[in-house]
Amino acid sequence: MKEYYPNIPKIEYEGAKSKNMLAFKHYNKDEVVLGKKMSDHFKFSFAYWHGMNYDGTDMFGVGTYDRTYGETEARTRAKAKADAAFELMSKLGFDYFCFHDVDICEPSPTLRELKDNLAYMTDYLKEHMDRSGIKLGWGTANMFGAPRYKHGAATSPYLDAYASAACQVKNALDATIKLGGTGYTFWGGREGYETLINTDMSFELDNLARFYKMAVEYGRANGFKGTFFIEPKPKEPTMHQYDFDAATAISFIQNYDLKQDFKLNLEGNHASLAGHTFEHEVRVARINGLLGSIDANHAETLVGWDTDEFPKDVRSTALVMYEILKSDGMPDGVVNFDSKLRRPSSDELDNAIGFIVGMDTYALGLKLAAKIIEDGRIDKFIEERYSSFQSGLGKKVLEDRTNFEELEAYALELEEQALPSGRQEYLNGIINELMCQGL
Ligand code: XLS
Ligand code: NI
Ligand code: NI
Repeated sequence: MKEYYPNIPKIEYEGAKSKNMLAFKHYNKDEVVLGKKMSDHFKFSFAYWHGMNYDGTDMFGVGTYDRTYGETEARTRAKAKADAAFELMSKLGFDYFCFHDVDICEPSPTLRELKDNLAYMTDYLKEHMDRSGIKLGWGTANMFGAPRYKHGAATSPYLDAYASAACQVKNALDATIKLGGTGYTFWGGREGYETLINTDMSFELDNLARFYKMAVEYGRANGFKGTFFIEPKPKEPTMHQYDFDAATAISFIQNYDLKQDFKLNLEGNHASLAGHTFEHEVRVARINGLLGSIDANHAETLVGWDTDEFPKDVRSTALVMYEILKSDGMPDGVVNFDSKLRRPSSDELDNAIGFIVGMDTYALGLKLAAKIIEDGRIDKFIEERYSSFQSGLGKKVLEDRTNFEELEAYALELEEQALPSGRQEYLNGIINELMCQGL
């Protein structure tokens, strides 16, 4: 078989001292952290759209890297792209990937063409999966690119768009089921509105819930045993997206009684766009039992859009990994690198380097999170901070055995005194200390 990345070797772990650009310095699959191998902590996933399709195009200029895979004929190019994808994933040691229907196919202007092309390419990918052992994390349908979705897909005011979206999800679910995906993601890029003066918000939300219910009904009837994920994002491309952030998506899931089948897929960059940290979003999902999967990327916060950088910030990744370690894991989820190269990072080697640095960042984040937990000072501080609820009247609050009259009587007897310090600077220092031990 043709080799697409002749200058990228199989990427191996060489340890922290290595200066080899094409080696892992921290991600060591077999290393045990908190009793589990790194490869069991992370199900690293390759995002097909950024890894194979994104060519560096931005609002101001054309692509800067070649994504033609040496082919001109559309179907042949889609197959060459798949061949290249599996070569790159194998070299990087990925066990999972994720894709949109349109990512893997040749351009398909009509729904009928898309259905046929998707079925063909699904079979083609399956051969690669069987041969390589690489598995599908989640599948999804792109319901934001085509003009038919300009007013929304499952929230469109127009039945034709709604039915088209249903058609795409049905076929993407078929592909996901055939490829054994453990998740199916809904990211609602066009599910929202531009202005209220032409929008019936309540109609659109009800219709979106009906759509999700039909997807569940179809998936379950056809053998999909995985989890459906909603991926929140506040804006971009739509001005006001309905799945603004984790809390908003959770309230939707609860209002429409979707908790049985749905969890969240949280993305770092989307958290920043919503004015949150990534760890905030993961915490909100975790405490609600709805942490499903993550899209690992990083926001360039000095610009206000979804820059999808490869993760590089160890401290913030550690705080996310802390949440994941404290949750029951993400059994149907993956750590999906929904990350793309910067436009000037345009040569063959960058295809590997972005992922290497992203995976190493998660490995460092995991190690730092494990240290924070093992060290225990932060957890202990938090526990003590709430200790006034562990005895006396505080305990009665937790046991629902008090009322406003009793709390008032208690409060009126209080002598005003300063409450303890929150010690934020001290706690930040602990993280720095753990992060930089040995420097
Ligand atoms: C876009 C989203 C998208 C989803 C999948 O901002 O992150 O890539 O992950 O549709
Ligand atoms: Ni994403
Ligand atoms: Ni995104």
